[in-house]
Amino acid sequence: MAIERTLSIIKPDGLEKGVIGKIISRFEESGLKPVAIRLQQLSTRDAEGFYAVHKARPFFKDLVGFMASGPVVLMVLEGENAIAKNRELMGATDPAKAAPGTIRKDFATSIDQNTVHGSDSLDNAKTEIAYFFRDTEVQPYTYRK
Ligand code: IDP
Ligand code: MG
Repeated sequence: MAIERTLSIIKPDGLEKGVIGKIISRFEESGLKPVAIRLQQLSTRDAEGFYAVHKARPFFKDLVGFMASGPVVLMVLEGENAIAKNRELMGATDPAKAAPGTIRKDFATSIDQNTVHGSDSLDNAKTEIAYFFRDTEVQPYTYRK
């Protein structure tokens, strides 16, 4: 298995619910190390740019509005198989369909307010990490001997 990096976002509902610590604990307990973390209020433009692939979808405007409705936590997670592992910990997009014990099952209220984002491929992880973080803001401490 490969050591990968993925972009994780705790969305505004996660901050409102006060579960930043609980979510980060799940990542750490599963071997995913935060190697960059920042709390940020996204502008509408930030959110539109980030979700540009969904521009044509009917929920795009609501999604952008929600992502800019309050601060988010932006993180780079590093570890073995980080992209798939993070998606597994997150659970299905719709919390009603998410497996028991997943972040979305336990914390999310609806498909619109589903608490976390995670990159879905190696290419997208690279693009999404670069969208929010400079190389110098990512600290690769995981595999230091
Ligand atoms: P993902 O976050 O699980 O990767 P995507 O399909 O990439 O899901 O969609 C991005 C985000 O857009 C979702 O997390 C969710 O907040 C929102 N979204 C996706 N599908 C719908 C929908 O059918 N209705 C409302 N919001 C949606
Ligand atoms: Mg996605």
